[in-house]
Order: sequence, then C-alpha cells, then structure tokens
Amino acid sequence: MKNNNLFAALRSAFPAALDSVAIETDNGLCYSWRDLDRATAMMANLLVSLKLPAGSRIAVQVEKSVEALMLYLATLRAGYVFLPLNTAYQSAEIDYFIGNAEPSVVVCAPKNFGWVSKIAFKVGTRHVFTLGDDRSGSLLERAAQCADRHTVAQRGADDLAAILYTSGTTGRSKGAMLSHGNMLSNAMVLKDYWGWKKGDVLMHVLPIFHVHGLFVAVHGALLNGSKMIWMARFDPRRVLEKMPEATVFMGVPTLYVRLLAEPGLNREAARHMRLFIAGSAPLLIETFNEWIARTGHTILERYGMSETVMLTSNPYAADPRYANQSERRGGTVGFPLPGVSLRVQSDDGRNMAVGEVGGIQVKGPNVFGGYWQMPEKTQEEFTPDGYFKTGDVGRVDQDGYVSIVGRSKDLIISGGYNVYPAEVEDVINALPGVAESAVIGVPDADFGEVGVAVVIAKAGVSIDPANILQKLKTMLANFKVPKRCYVVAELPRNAMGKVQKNVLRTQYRL
Ligand code: MCA
Ligand code: AMP
Repeated sequence: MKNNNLFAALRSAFPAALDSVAIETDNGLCYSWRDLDRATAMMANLLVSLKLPAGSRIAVQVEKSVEALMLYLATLRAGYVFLPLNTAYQSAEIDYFIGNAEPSVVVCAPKNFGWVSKIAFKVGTRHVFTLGDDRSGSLLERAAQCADRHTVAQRGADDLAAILYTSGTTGRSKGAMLSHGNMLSNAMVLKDYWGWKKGDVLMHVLPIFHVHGLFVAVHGALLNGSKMIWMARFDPRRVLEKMPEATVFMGVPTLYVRLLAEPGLNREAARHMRLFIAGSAPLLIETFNEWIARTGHTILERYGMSETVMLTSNPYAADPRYANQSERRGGTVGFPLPGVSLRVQSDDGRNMAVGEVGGIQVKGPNVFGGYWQMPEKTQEEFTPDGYFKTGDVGRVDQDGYVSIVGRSKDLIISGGYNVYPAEVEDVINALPGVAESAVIGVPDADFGEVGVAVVIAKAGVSIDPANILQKLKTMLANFKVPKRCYVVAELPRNAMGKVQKNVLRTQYRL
C-alpha cells in the first residue's frame, strides 16, 4: 500500500549521496542528509516510545534551529500532528492554544519551561520537553538514547499532519487542520511550477512556525534534494554575503525592502541567483520595480494562506503547458496553481465578470479540511458547493492574472504576520480605565502596515497611551502591539453606530 505520509515523499527525494551537505547553518555547522535521516528517526522513536494516542498533537514553541526543523520532520515521520507556535506568543496566548489543542507533547525553550509546563500540565499534557537553539534541552538528551532507524508511519492523504492557528475577525484563534495530502500535493505542484532544479540552493531566513518558512520553503528544498543555507534570523548584510552561494530566496515584502536599503545589493551580488519569491503580504509595485532595476531579477509574487498553503503564483518562465503564462506581473499574484480552482464572487453569490472585484474563493487538493473542533466555523467559511471563502478581495483580469485589492476580513498584515484588530481591541478594552478602542492598520515603509490604537477612556478617568502600549507588550506577541496609541474623546461612527475604520485610517496615517 502506498504511504501518503509527507515525510516518506521528502525522504525519498534525499540525494543518493547521503553524506553531502543538506543544511549549512549561519555559524558554520553542516548537517548531512544522513544526519537528517538519523536524527529524525531518533526523535520519531522517542515519540513512539511515549505510546501517544493516534492523532496526538505535538505543540512546539522554540527558537529556530536545525533541530527544531528535525522535530517537525520527526513528528510527520512518526505520524503525529505538528503544532508550531510563534516564539513571540506570550503566556495568555500559549494558554489558549494549548488549552484548545490539548497536545500530548509540548516542546518549549529551556528558559520557558517553568511557565509553559504549568500551562501544559493543567490541561493534562503528560510530556513537556525542552529544546534550545544551541542543541541543549531534554528533547535531544532523550532522543540520543533512541535507535537511529525508524520505519515511516503509514498515513493516508487525508490524515492530519499539522494544525496552524490563525486568528479570526471575531472570537478566538482557529486551528487550521492540514493533511499530508494538502501539503504534499502543493509542494509537488510548486516544485514543478517554480522550476526547482538540480544544484539549487535555498537561502532560508524565515521563521519556521508559519506556512511560508516551514512548508513552502522547507518542503520546496527537501523535495528537490536541495541544500539549505540556514539563518536563525534575517540579517540583510549576512544575506548579501551568502547570496553568491544560493540560487533561491523566499521572503515577505519587508525582507525585500530591507535588502534594498543595503548599498551592496546589485547585479553582481545577485548574479548566481535563479529565483526570488515573495509572499505573505502585498508586495508594493515600487519594491517590485526597484528590485528589477537594482538586481536585474524580477521577483515572483505568489499568494497563499494557512488554510490552503499556496493558491496562486506568477509564472516562473514561459511554459507551453500554460499558454498565456509567461510574464511575472507586479501588483498581481499570478495564476491559480495547477489543481486550484479560483473564482471571484459577490456577497450574494454571483460570479463576477473579468476585471470585476469580489470575494476570492478557492477549491483544490491543497485546501484544508476544517478548523480544529469548530465544525460551525468551518461550515461558515465554505460555500455550499465546497469553495473556501478566503476573506481576500480581488479580481481576475482578461489574461487570467489574479490581483488582491483588499480584504473583507478586518486584518492587518505587518511584516508578514497577521494581526487581527478584534483580538487587540479585546485586550485593550479589558484594561482599567478603557471604555472602548479601535485598532487600525496604517501604511508603513518597513512593515507594509502597522497597527495604531485609538482609545476612549471611561468617563472621568485619565489614561496614558504609553502605559497602554507598555501593558500590551506583556499580554500580546510583540508584533501585535500597535506602534502608536491615541486617547481621544470619541470614535467616528456611521448611521448604524459602527466605528468607521476608514475614517480613522485616513486620520492616523503618518
Ligand atoms: C518584529 N516587530 C514587528 C514585526 N516583527 N512589528 C510589526 N510587525 C512585525 N512583523 C517588532 C518587534 O515587536 C520589536 O518591537 C521590533 O520590531 C524588533 O523585533 P525583532 O524581532 O528584532 O524584529 P526583526 O527581527 O527585525 O523582525 C522583522 C521580520 C519578522 C524579520 C520582518 O517580522 C519576520 O520574520 N517576518 C516574517 C513573518 C513570516 O514569516 N510570515 C509568514 C506567515 P519592540 O522593540 O517595540 O518590541 S505565512 C503566511 O502569511 C502565508 C501562508 C503566506 O502566504 O506565506
Ligand atoms: P495567513 O493566514 O497568516 O497564512 O495569512 C494569509 C493571508 O495573507 C491571505 O489571506 C492574504 O490576505 C495575505 N497574503 C498572502 N500572500 C499575499 C500576497 N502575495 N499579496 C497579498 N496578500 C497576501
């Protein structure tokens, strides 16, 4: 019987020369393909030895490291469900995710063991391990005692492989359930569509707790048997230094903006590169054009979501199979990927004509199965004929290029991270002295968009905006904390009493 475990496909793409370098870290460590195979086998055997129930979630909040990547691969290999958590999340956020997902295993940074284990034990998690970014911690100590051979667990295409939490416009975060089939089908399409070839080297600079860094980048390189140059954090100078050794780079628009600020970014620096890919947030046309002028390369922009992995992409090159798809067009996210059906509909369910703006809906083997333990929410997000409503607003032009022009969901995308104003407003509104608040996104040269909080104090109370921001930093992941806060007498409202965020956006843009 065919094994649809995503790890089985990634493992079978390892090159025959298992002792060649698979990952080179920024501080000079080299991991071979054999190291990846053995270490993931040891970690998988550790998980198996815990005799976890089928479908157990392995929740992980650790700094980026090759061992953290191995833990992801080992979780797939053993057939459990990976649940990555942003390192910026604070205890209240972790408390919610762990409470909601009820993981059997939690892995955290050694310095966080005290508070994370308390949260985990409270919900009945039996195993809490630690993993540092310097190969320290109990996970590796325990895995070192396990055998380095492991038969990949048999999994079906529909079996759950990962849960990614994404916030919502109302209520709490939802766990998007992605199957082995969702991720493998998407990775195989991208391998072909982006022309991955022998000798490609990926420069990996993104965090590994979201779709972009963990799935799109890692699956792309592994499925092609390609080496990765692994950087724990994005440093534009370091990227430039290593660029001559790489051929593929993936980044959110902020990374391109920061690279453009480096005088050393020029044609010479990028001469070995084959492909620059951008996504997770809108790439400004100015950035797209400046990149061409400075490097001679045209950034390939693509579009995806946690719920769907990748949906559309600009073309890599003229391909006779996709007749009109040759040029990468700035300001567009390209074409629906092979296998993805994409349509644009009005709110009342009418298909929009070419060029008309409406809600983007998608269907395909990459689209998730639903939100973890939220069947009603899942149903709300799908149309009766099975299309997923992305919440993005866009159009398809006469050549078939998709453009995203806005969002029907109240969402701020800051430096590639999603921030839901409703979540931040809830936290602000619960602070002493606050009557209500509105959080809006305003344009920002570095992060694309940043949050601004506009707050109304309770009658007779005086509140200090700096104090509010200070408090939020202890309660929310740092990227969710608004960059500015204003205390005002009233919020603009429409006739229905709804806060007019458009008015605020104009008023508070710098
Ligand atoms: C850091 N800060 C931010 C952000 N990042 N503020 C707003 N938005 C951000 N994204 C703030 C911190 O709170 C801190 O503020 C200060 O900046 C410095 O923090 P530091 O961690 O040093 O920042 P950095 O290292 O410069 O990080 C910027 C970054 C990072 C490299 C752009 O945000 C990043 O890696 N973004 C990529 C996100 C990503 O991978 N998204 C993919 C999602 P203070 O000093 O006041 O505390 S997957 C997805 O969206 C879909 C599926 C898709 O299509 O890919
Ligand atoms: P997330 O759920 O964190 O994975 O974020 C998904 C959202 O990011 C999408 O619904 C879009 O709003 C946005 N997004 C991703 N790629 C792009 C892009 N290339 N252009 C504009 N928005 C994008």
